[in-house]
Amino acid sequence: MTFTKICVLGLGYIGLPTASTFATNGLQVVGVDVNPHVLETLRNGGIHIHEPGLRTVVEAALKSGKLTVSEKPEEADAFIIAVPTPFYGDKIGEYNGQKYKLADMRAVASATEAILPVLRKGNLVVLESTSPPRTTVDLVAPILEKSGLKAGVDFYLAYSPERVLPGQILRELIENARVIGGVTPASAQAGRDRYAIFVKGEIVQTDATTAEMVKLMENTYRDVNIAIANEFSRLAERFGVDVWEAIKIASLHPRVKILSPGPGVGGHCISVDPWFLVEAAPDITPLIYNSRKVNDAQPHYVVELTRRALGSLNGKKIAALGLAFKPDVDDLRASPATEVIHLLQKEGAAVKAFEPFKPDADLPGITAVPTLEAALKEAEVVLLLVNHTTLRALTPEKLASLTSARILIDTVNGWAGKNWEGAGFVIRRLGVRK
Ligand code: SAJ
Repeated sequence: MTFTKICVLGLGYIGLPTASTFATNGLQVVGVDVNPHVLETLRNGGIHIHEPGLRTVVEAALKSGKLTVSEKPEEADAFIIAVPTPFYGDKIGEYNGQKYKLADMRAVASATEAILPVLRKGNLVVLESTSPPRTTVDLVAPILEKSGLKAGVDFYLAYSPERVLPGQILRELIENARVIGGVTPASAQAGRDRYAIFVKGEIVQTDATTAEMVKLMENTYRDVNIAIANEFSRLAERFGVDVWEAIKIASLHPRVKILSPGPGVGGHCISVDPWFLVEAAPDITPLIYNSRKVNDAQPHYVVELTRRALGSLNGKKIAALGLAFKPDVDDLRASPATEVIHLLQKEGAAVKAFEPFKPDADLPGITAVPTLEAALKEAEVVLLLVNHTTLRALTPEKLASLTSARILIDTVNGWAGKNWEGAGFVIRRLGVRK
């Protein structure tokens, strides 16, 4: 099968790199987005998202004329749907008193509807958006079949999840193994032929619902494993054990690899995807549900740890180091660090935050300062919230010269193994009872 032209619906963190990569590999690509601001920015040579290396690829794709942008799909050989699947802000599900979030699939539904008028026999449609199990067969196929064409018979339909790590999207898009699930084996094969244009990793073919489950299982596996690490940290504190030491020793076992406790699980994937499984089957997912609860409670746990170190939080001047959702990235979206700060402020603390990867961070309700010095200057206590390399590298001497605060709270084990006491500090670490 040959492909010469594709339409990519949704020009966000996944759609734009995918569209540009197809274009720079010689295909004619129409990038579609419903947001006029996104289209205008791209038409003016700009770019609306931050991802290393993306600007260069987008510029090359647009300049070559291989990538054009539009508000609606055109006739093409293949269509890729890469739109967001957020939660409803105003609706929640409930099962036996357990409340859970509900996936808002309206963007997937309307992107699929938009393909309808231009869908032709022999086309390939691929859903990439992370979705609850059976979305491809139960939501996407019925919409497309309103055309009178049958999925898997008259056109190919597949699900292929994106598993790239933000910050490394362009490299991982090409190098990662990729799974393609078809509503029929021929649909999976058609998807494979299309992605093989640029994917260098292994391409595994399966059915559509398996591919959906694979994506959700990967991120849920990680969430559940982080939850147990967080629970271990609470147990360690209760029993006077250093959880970090215990994790290190337990992980020497050939079949044990324990993840790291911390202030919580953030970002747009690991803290979101498990809910899709809970929503789809609340009666058989108590472990997944409770893991989400454990991880979501972790910022509260950090506040408790801070309270134990300081007594009352009211009026306390706190320097919060790190705002990103994980180490060594500049992405502040859905970050546990910001939640910790909001909770501390609710208790009356005066918090100044510093994010080395985004010194100009501007977050509602948070006082972010542009330098480490400014955060530390008047602080009474220093709270390490993200294990950034630059923050971990701070020495007791350096910190002692920048602040008169002598209480440190380390929520990520970034400052272990240094002689803080020798420099006059009292240090409290998450997962370690003092
Ligand atoms: N975290 C911990 N302890 C750990 C590991 C992570 O508390 O031991 C926290 C991080 O600090 C962060 C959150 O979990 O707040 C998520 O970070 P992450 O590095 O685990 O994952 P993401 O969200 O950056 O990317 C994940 C990846 N999935 C897996 O590793 C299974 C990535 O491959 C996916 O493409 C991405 O989700 C996605 O788009 O689904």
